[in-house]
Order: sequence, then structure tokens, then C-alpha cells
Amino acid sequence: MKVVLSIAGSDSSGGAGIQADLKTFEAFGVFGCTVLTVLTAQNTTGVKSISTVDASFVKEQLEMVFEDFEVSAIKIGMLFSNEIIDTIREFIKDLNIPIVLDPVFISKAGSMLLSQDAILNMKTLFDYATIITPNQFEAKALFNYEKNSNEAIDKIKKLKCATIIKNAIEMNKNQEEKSIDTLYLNQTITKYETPFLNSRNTHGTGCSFSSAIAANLALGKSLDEAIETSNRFIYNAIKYAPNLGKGKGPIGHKKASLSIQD
Ligand code: PXL
Repeated sequence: MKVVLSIAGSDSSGGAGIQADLKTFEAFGVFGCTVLTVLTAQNTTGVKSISTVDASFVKEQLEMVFEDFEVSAIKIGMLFSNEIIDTIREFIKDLNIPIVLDPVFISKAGSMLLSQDAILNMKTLFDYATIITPNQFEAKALFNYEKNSNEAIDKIKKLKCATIIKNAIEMNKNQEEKSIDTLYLNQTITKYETPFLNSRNTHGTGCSFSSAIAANLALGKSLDEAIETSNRFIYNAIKYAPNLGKGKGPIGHKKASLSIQD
């Protein structure tokens, strides 16, 4: 069985962060390990507080996982502080496995998940990633990205890693709303189109998408196949969400896992 590691934060409400990553790994039949960076006290309506894990303890967790397991891919999520980013950079810089980095800034409910002074530092991790997965807001904050902004696209094309910018909502020719993800890889641009689901149950979609890509890369899929499958998985997970909580509800990993088997 392939082992995939998530380096991320804990979400007490179980929909995002490490909890979403483990549910996603389970759905794809890979074994999930976790290195916790922060604990969040939150529910579907927002994050109340964040307690960071000591960087030295983050390092110890990494060492214990790697000492014992052959890890086939890593997903990196919420990092929060400079010290944690530095520790992770040191550890991943000589690894030769796929790394999916979700540049987490802000939760779906609007809470900041990265300290202000750590934004530039997080960018230094991009050199070691296979792919980064910013949403529209994160792409704007990182690259000043907007639709058809050539300057931003040039910056993105110069990165060593691939970039997929998620969830641009557009109308197609038949006047249907679509969610478009755009992949920048080497000099090529590929668009992935999924029907847009207008749902409140989107908590943890970003975390689950990046961990689904990591799981599929661990399984030996190409980046293109990994993205296609992950998109289908997230679409179904929103469609079959358990409809819990008063805010942005969690998605349905278990039911979505059945949809990826055909
Ligand atoms: O979706 C971003 C994210 C990442 N990590 C943790 C989170 C969230 C959003 O709520 O709670 C721990």
C-alpha cells in the first residue's frame, strides 16, 4: 500500500485540514500519515483560534514518519508561521517525491490561516513542489493574478513547479455555469471544466483537492490524470455532502469515493 503524508493543520470540525486529507487518502486507497503544524478551534462558521505546534516538534514528527515508512508523495497545507515553513523547507529540499502544495491563506469562512509575515517565505517552498494549487484569492495575493493578466501568467510560467489555479466561475457556450481550473505546466496551459455546483457545502474542498492529487501521484498517475480524477472526486463530494453545520458545510468524502471507482 502506498503511503502519503499530509503536513497540515487540524480542523476541529473535521471538514478541512488534516481531517479532510485523511478522509481523501482513505477514499483513494492510500495510507495517510500526518505531521501537524497547527491546531485550529473552528466549526463551519469560522476559526476561533489557532495554536501552533513548535517547529522542533514538527521536525520530530517528520523524522519519525520518514524513519519508518517509504513515503510516496506529500501534501502540504496550512503552515502558518515562518519557523514552521523554514523547518519544512529544510526537510523537503532533498526529497525526490511528488509534493503538492496548497498555499493556504484564508479559510472558506474568511479566517486568516497564514501569518502576514510568512507569505513571502511560503513562496520559497514552491521550488520544491511538483504543483501548487492556489484558488482565485490566493493567486491574486501571490502573483497579482487576474483573468488575462499576462504579467501574472509570466510569473507563474517562470516557476519551477506546475500551478493549477482553481475555481474560476464562467459561463460556457450553452450559458451553463462552469468551474474552470487552469493548469500552467512548462509553457503549456490546460483548462479543466467541471459543472458549477451552487452549494454552501464547500468547507475543505481545497484541502481535499490537493490531497487527492497527492494520492493519485503516489499511485503513479500522470499529473493530468490526477487532476481529472481529483476534480471528479470533489464534484461528487460537494454533490453528496452530508449537509452539516450552520455555515460552510463539509463535503462527503465517503460517497464521493464510490464515484471514482468507475
Ligand atoms: O481550506 C484551508 C484550510 C486548511 N487547513 C485548515 C483549515 C482550513 C480551512 O478551514 O481549517 C486546518
